[in-house]
Amino acid sequence: MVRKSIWEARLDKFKEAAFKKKLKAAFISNTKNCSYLSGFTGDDSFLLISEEKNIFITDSRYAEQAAAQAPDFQVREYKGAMLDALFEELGKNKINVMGFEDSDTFISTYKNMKRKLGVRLEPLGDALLKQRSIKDATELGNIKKAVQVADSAFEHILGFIKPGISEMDVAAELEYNMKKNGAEKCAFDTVVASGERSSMPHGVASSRILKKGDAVTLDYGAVVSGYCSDITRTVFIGKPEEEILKIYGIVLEAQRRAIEGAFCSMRGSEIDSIARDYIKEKGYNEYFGHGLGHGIGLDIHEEPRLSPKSETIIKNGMTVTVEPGVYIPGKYGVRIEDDIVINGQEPIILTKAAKNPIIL
Ligand SMILES: [Mn+2]
Repeated sequence: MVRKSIWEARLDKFKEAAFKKKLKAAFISNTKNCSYLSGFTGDDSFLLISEEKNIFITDSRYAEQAAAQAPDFQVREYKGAMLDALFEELGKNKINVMGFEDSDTFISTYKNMKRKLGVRLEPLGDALLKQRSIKDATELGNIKKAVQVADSAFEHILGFIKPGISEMDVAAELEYNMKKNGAEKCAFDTVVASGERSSMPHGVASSRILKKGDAVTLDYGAVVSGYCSDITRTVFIGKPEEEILKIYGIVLEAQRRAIEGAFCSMRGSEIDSIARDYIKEKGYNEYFGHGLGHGIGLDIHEEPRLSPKSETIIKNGMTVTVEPGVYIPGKYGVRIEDDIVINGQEPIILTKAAKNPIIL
């Protein structure tokens, strides 16, 4: 028996979801979705998927790479305009209705497509986002590696943080360490928020100099084989004030409860409220303004969301962050973030970096 490649399996699943409403073809323009369905790791390329044929549309920069990385596709190299090539392929393959990625198409592009292609365009909606929210074994393996790189960078940075260096020094060292250990790039701009800046949940590293008594929030991630990790730890330089240690304990306990209670079949909002209710009980609700977590994968923020508004039913194989935080404006903040995989009633915690309050 010939085993299906992961790409074939993903394509079959996609076609099943997208083609069920009598659609015969779909045009994929989102770079991450192209990569997810074909295996191609470059950009500026497009997929035309039909019941009979999978066509990979790209230009001379990527034609050779596409042929090697996306063997389930027939590569169509275009010169001139991409939409002209797409128009030709639609005619050749007698396609007159085509799904397109409505959530990823500029209005100007849509207008051009309508004018040039002469086919009926049907929005694909969120079928692919939903599919991507549940990770297959290959994806889980990649995410685990990305988490390991971030974990070991945390261990390394503990020996590097000291009074007198800047937040940017810390960010540069974290990023260098991750790249030396297998990260293709950083998952997003590294957050190093120290002292009073730690009350800014997404305070990207600045020139602020670290000093004794600072809380330092580090939020960063690695990309390995296209997949992101996302971790946050708050550490202290010298003995911190009493109140922030108390807040640290509250955030940690809120996170522990949410992780231990993140079960399959719950709504995203129910998992969010485990942490939120606890923080509220402790009197800090107004200082926890963001959602509890988000899916990670090819994108750093993807489906599902764990937030007060999330109606999404959480399923096995979803890989999400759990990151409660409490931020007192102008004073300090604490956030602790782990990456977990939903697995029945026993969520798997991927991040291993220490979470006991660390005083450097
Ligand atoms: Mn995050």
